[in-house]
Amino acid sequence: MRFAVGRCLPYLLFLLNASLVCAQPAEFNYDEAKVPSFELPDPLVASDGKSVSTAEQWKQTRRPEILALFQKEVYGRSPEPPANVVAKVLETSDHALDGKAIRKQVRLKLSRGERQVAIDILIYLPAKAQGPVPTFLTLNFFGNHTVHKDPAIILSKSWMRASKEKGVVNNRATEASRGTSASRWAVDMILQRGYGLATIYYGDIDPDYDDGFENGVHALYPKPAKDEWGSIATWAWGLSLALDYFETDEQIDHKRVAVMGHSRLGKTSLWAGAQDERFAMTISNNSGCGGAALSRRAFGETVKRINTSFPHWFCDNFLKYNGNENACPVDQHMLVALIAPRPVYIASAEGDRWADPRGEFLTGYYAAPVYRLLGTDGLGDVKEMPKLNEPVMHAIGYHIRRGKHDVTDFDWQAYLDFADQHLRDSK
Ligand code: GTR
Repeated sequence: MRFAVGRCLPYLLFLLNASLVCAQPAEFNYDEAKVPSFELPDPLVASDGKSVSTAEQWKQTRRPEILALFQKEVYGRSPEPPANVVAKVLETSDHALDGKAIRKQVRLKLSRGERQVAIDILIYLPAKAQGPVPTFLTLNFFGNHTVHKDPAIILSKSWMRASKEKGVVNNRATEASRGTSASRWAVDMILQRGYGLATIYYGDIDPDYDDGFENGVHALYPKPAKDEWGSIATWAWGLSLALDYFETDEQIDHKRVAVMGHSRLGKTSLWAGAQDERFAMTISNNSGCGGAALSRRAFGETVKRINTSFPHWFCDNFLKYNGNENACPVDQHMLVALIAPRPVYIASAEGDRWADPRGEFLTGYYAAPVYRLLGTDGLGDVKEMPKLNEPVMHAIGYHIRRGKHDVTDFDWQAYLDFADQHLRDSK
């Protein structure tokens, strides 16, 4: 199958709008007319050239083949977790957030020999929950204590990026950090709608700098080979570890966990959802290059740029595709296809041209045939990018909202509606 997606211009208006909203690095392409023509690998043609026409062939042959390609060429293979992970409940309250929530803070302790790593999970559940609660699991950028002003949240002691705005001094959080990311978290709305929220500081799993893989959980393992886990794969591995813990916690419905992430952590949620079929739903918020955007479009951020700016995010094999995206045996629509038939939601923002909104939409569009093969409605009858602020929700959901690269209440509203549609029914 050949996809002639390179030279379409029907989104000129949308692009004009976008250009008014946000300035992005100038030397990259934001012109739809300059997107190179390309051929996408067909998720429904196996590497031996045979077409995949049944759900069984997909599950037995093509899915494992694509998964292995992403492991080898893009994110890197991750090891098994250590056998001796210990979960310790550090703190709980049945009257948190003025009686609206149950709060739990759980520490996962990992060790190998003398080396130890602690990963803290902050969990809020609706106070009135009857039975196990469907829960959103997400990583955060600056510590669990930034998610809400709640003074009982344990202040992170882990290394983090310096940020005056976030109250991070000498790469450590201070009291001034509390609640500084609250606008991204809609905690009240999530609880009111009957869902839980669980979050982990991503730097507990792997600090986000090129440290030669000496810190975080990498310290427990030998240095990664060329086809082994970069930081995105490591963060995703940590999300699966949290899910292992949920399986032991009767208050959380581990069969109804939606893994959600923003930006680099949206790339991470997609990889977590693709690999770990226990995640019932996957949400990518503004994930862009190496996430929901098609690499071959080279619109906004490119493979070369991401590998240069963030050499630790992907496995070293991914460097082969710098400026050479067409040589890669996969593109990101196949990542979304790995999540099928489980619901996936992709969200873009108008002003976030760096993340290539149209490329994000197209991954859903070109993953849809796999969703349909597996008996879902894919992207329904959606053939073109929806209008601004008009979410579409099928097995695949998508929206592009007004505004910039961020997580907003509008996004959360859509994720909650999507969860109501898919997770409520599947109980
Ligand atoms: C940018 C990067 C993007 C995106 C973003 C983020 O600098 O180019 O790929 O992931 O960071 O995570 O905030």
